[in-house]
Amino acid sequence: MNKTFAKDVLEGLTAKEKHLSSKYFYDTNGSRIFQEIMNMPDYYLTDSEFEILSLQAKQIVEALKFDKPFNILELGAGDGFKTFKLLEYLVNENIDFNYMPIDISEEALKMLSEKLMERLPNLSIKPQVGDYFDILKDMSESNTPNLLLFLGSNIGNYLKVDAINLLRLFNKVMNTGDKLLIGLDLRKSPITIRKAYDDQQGITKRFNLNLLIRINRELNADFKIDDFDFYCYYDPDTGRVKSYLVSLKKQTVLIKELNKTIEFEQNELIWTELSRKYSLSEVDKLAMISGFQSKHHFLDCKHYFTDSLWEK
Ligand code: AVJ
Repeated sequence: MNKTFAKDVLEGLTAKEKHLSSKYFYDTNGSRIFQEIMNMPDYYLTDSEFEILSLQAKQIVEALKFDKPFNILELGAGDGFKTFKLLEYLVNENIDFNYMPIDISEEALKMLSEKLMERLPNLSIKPQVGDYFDILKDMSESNTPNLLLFLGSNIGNYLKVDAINLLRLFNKVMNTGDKLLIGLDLRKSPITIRKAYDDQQGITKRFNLNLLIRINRELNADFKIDDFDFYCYYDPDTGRVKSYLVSLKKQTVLIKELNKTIEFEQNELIWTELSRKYSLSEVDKLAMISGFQSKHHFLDCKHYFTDSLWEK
């Protein structure tokens, strides 16, 4: 059993306003459902970022201004599908670099490496299994320039203070002149944003409910999945999508591994996710407050998404 997971579930479900962290969405099943989300036409984030990395690889690489071989470290590489276009460009241009995808899932990294070795046989790839920071600490000890990739608007899942703390930690392990290419989802029509999260096929609902299935399996709980529903909304005033599970009736759930029963009122919520949207000036502020200089925003043609290049 995973101790932090147990502790976080206990803390979240006994809080006055119940919550569970979206970082726990990504077990094997959840990662699969997330693939389905990325394939939904209404989930524009993936297509937008793919377009940026496909059409602007040259401009991104030129903006790095690295004059010797460098490392590309990708945090939470996952299936690396979007990054492929950037890597392909670099390999075709015979640019000298190492690609180091970092992920906590050994399985995901293995699949990614195999796929990349097949499609880009000349790529130098060094997968790193483990926690971001243990691996990042090593990087500051070499004098090879580094490009950190933190794509997919993953930063949007963090509360403001947590996002700043995480970015400051990145900043701390980076050397002067190192770059961070960070993907952020931009503010846009609230209707477009709502459609990306509140999908009619119920894929995002399954993604959220999977968290309860995970608790049932890993903590020996008895959540009845059918007695919960999914709700989310976008608030254009704050730029936040908030997602919830909703208890459809008054019910009691036993979590054996925690020796704990949890009471739910009818319509009681469990907050599961924050997906923050930014304006470009908010992106620049975030860069500055975390110790970076914001160098360039690479946008898709619809201006839905930015891969922003920051320099330490
Ligand atoms: C992977 C964190 C960027 O917040 O848009 C997709 C996850 N949640 N649909 C996001 C997600 C619901 C996603 N990120």
